[in-house]
Amino acid sequence: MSDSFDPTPDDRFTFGLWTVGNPGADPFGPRVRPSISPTEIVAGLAKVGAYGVNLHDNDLVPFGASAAERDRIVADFKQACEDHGLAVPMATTNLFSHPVFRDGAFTSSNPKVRAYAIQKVMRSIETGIELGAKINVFWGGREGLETDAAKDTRDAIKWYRECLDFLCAWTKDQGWEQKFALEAKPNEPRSEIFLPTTGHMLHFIETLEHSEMCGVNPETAHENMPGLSMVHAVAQAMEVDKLFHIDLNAQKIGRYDQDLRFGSEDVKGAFFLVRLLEGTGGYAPYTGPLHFDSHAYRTEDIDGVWDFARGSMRTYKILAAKAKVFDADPEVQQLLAATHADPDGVAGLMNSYSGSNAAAISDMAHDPEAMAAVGHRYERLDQIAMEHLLGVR
Ligand code: DIG
Ligand code: MN
Ligand code: MN
Repeated sequence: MSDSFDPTPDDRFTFGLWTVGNPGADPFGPRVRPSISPTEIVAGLAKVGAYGVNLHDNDLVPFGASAAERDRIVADFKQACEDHGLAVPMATTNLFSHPVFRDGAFTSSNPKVRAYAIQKVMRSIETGIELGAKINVFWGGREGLETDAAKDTRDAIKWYRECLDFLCAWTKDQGWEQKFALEAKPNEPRSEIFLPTTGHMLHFIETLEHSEMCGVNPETAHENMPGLSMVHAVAQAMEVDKLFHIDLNAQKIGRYDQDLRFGSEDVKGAFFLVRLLEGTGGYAPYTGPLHFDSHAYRTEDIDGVWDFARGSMRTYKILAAKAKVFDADPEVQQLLAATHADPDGVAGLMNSYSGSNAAAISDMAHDPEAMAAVGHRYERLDQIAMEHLLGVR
């Protein structure tokens, strides 16, 4: 049965090869599903209505493949994407699986490992360019440590910066337009991960030589793992035009990185995130790819994997429709107008400094008790949001 929540390529939904291709292994048990090839994944994603497919270098080209094998594999994949009308918006490099990166890649204490990591990213960016990717994600999965005896964090941050500055300069030197999207995750798989949240990344980006080509790729699970709000991480990134990509999924608080189907846990958090991305509350919407960095439960067979993919996209579209209705709700508009009211034009005094504005603020008469007595009606506002979500309004 089809309905208005069926995804189309216009929705910009993407999945990584490693998401629907996840065979279900976990630290306590082997794979439960047969592998599906990159070209089969492309056909399957096109069939469920996705816009694009993303990849780590080694999701497509096996580690250590010859140049000739690499060229054949990439050409076949590119052809499959063209045949099925799938875009490749984002590429990324696996700097976390091979044991050479066990002390990190960009932050390894061994400069030869750091140089090898740069080289591996160069090859991965070349593959991304060949496939049409405009965004390159950097997830520093192994950039961390188990003991602070290993290295001074300042050295690690310096090496991280050197590697990214070098790769930004190299990419520009090739004449390529690329957006580097830095992805944070705390405390996994290393005991401590450098730059563990989107907030840390946003500051770090400002210290880079080519900060203009660097932004963030926040992931729901990674912000939620330490109990932080994905909505606020994304809003802060959007506020400075640094939301270059996004990894959508779901997470139960206090667990390992679960990468669950989008919206399947914190529904209210997913609702306010989609509202932010869709811009129904008044700000400009996010226009980049909507990537689901997640995978099906280990309980699932291949049919369940495609249920997972369809559910991810449908939930996003259902929440987008609810966000639109919420922000068009007259009572919501009235409550927000009332709590943001500025009858005396005070806000204008603070958004630009002048001597007269300073005098006006300095001399302004206030009645703190009267101001303190006013409630904000957020209970009513949140109840309305809940009733929209619960389908009774
Ligand atoms: C994990 O959340 C990371 C890796 O899967 C990948 O490097 C990145 C791309 O979305 N997310
Ligand atoms: Mn994750
Ligand atoms: Mn991710």
